[in-house]
Amino acid sequence: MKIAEYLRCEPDIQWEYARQIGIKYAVGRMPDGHMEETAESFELLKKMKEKYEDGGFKLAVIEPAPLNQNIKFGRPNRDVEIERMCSLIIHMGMLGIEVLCYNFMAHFGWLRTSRNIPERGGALVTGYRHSDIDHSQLTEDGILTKESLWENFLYLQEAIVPVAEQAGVRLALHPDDPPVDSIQQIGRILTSNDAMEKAVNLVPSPNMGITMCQGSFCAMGENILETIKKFGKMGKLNFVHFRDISGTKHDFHETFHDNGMTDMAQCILAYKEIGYDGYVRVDHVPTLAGEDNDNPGYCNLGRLFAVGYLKGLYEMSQKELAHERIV
Ligand SMILES: [Mn+2]
Repeated sequence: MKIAEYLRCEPDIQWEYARQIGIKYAVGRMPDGHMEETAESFELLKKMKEKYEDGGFKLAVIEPAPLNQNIKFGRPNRDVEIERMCSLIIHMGMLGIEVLCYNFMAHFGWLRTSRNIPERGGALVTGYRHSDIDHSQLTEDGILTKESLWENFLYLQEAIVPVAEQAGVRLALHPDDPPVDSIQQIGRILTSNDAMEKAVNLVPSPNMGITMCQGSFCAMGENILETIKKFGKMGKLNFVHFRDISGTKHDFHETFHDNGMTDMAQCILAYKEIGYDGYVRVDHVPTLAGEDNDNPGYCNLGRLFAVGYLKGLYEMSQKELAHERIV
C-alpha cells in the first residue's frame, strides 16, 4: 500500500509536515468554493496537480467529488452535476490522477452530534449519538426514501462508471458515516457490507470499487478483517481510510488509531495478504493539547501520530519474520 496524506490544494504547514514525515502521495481536495469550475476545467485541474508536484507530492486521489446533491435527490438538473463529474473523471484520466473518492450521502455528509468528547489524556474527538437528533423534524429537503436513493444512485453509476473505465480512473465509493438507516427522514443506503457490495456491482466494472473507510465499517458492526479480505479478493478495494471508533452506529465516538475497537495491526496484515497496492490515508484524528478545535478531525498533531503509527505497522507488515510473530 502507498501512504498518502489529505492535503488542501494550497501549500500550508500540513504540506511541510507531510514532506518531513516522508509522505510522497497526496489526496487532493479541489479548492472550496471553486470545486465546480476546477472539475470542469482541464487547465485548472492541471494547475492543481502541478502545485502538488511542486510541493513534492504526486496527486493520486481526488476527494471529494464536486457538488452532487441534485444527483442524490434525483432533481431535474442533476444532469449538469453528472456531466461535471464526468468531465472531472476524464480530466483525471488525462492527467494520471488515479482515484476519485465520492459518497452518496444526501443532505447530511459525515455527521457528528458532538465535536469535543474527551478521549485519552483529554484529547478531543467527535462523536455521534442518534438520539440527540429530533428525527421527526424534516429538513428543507423533506423526505428521501431509500428506494429513491438506490434509483438515483443507479442513474449516477450508469453515467459515470463507463466514463471511468474509458478514462482509466478508479472510483472509490465511500460508505455512509454514520451508517444509520436515516437521519431526519433523509434515507441512507450505504450502511452495511452487503449494501456496499450491491452498490459496486450495480454497474459492473473493474474500475468500480470502494473506499474502505475502516471507521464507517466498524460503526456498521461489520468485521473489519473479513470486510478487507472480502472486497480485496473481489478486486474492489480502491482506496483506504485508516481510522477507528468506539461504540455502535447509533452511539459512537472516534478514537486515537491505537485506542479503538479494531486490531489495526491485523488490518495492515490483511491488506498485505490480499496484495493491496493502492493508496491509504489516515482519516479523522483527535485534537491534541494546545491545538484549536476549529477543524475537528483534521488537526496536525493527531495526524503526525496517526501517520507514524500507520508507517510503523506497514513497515512491520513488510517483514516476514514480524508477520509470523504477530500472527
Ligand atoms: Mn472516511
